[in-house]
Amino acid sequence: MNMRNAVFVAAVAFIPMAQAQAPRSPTPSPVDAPVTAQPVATGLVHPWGLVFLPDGRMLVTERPGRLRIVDKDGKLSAPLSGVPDVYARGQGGLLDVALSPRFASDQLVYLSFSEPGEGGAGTAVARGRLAGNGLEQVQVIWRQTPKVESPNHWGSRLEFGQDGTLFVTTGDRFRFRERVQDLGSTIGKVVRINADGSIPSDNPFVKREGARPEIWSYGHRNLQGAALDPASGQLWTLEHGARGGDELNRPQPGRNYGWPVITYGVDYSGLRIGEGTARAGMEQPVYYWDPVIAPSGAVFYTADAYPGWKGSLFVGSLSPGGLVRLALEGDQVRREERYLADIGRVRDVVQGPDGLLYLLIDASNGSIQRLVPRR
Ligand SMILES: [Ca+2]
Repeated sequence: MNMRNAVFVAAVAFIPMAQAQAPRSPTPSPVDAPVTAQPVATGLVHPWGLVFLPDGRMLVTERPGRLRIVDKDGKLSAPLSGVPDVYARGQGGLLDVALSPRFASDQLVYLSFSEPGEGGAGTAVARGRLAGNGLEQVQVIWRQTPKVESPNHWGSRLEFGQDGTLFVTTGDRFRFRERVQDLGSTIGKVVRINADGSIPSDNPFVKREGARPEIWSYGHRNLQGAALDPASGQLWTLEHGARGGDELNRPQPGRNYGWPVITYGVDYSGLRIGEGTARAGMEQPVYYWDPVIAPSGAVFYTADAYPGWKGSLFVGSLSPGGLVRLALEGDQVRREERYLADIGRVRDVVQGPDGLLYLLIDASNGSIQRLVPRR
């Protein structure tokens, strides 16, 4: 084969690869939900993360840097003490909250937040013991590296795996997309750490020189949704794309999810990003949205309060807003439905101990809403 033919063959081989097509959301019109949204608590300032305590009270974060307890009557506590100082600018601040899988014995609360420091700021994870109206013995157990100057794209959700390790999702910090393919940074990654912040010995890059050992998967843009499938133990994530590039993924260890080399989105200016929608060695999303839904918190619904919803993956939409239900079959989306289009920016979706879904509405006067089945 002469040189000209070799170049021609390489070019032809490349073109079909670049055109692969993941399933695209059909952008269904919102339908009437078989539920009524009831406000449980109001007056929350840009609430971001929500978790139920074993006694039925809730812990909720407010992005400006406050953690509160919400009692069963919807009354907000004073801000809890012990919360780390946060970089509350742009999309940054106090973000997600999670309980230790052994909370009944260790009372540990985990927080993700935008941490200021040398070089700018970065996503970080702290944990502390809940005692009365505060957190005690608070330690930062993980920090995104490097810290950079940008108020946007922090991720970040906290999700414990069934083996007790903690997944932390991050973002590309908006102006630092070129670091997303770099395994020496934790910009644009899913991270997996032990509950004390140490590194699990079976992480995919622990033996790769120059790679951060906490990386689970890479090539992500801004992961603001994560949910563990309780049946399989598999992590599912949702990330904001640029225009037309929101994605649902099932991140596998060591895999590359493409950003910013491959994407279904285009820049907000309309300019193309990267080199197309597919490339060998880079994973396709399970599903993507164009136009986007701006996905935030997500949860697998496991109770029986609503007919037909058990096993579905629920996702909050920030824009256009509302609640998205994905009926799954194995690792595929079988059906998408949208509800509550007028409820606003849904920042988080949580299943309560009563089997009902609770939504966190992101606004300057934000709220917690409970979805009550219609009779
Ligand atoms: Ca991708």
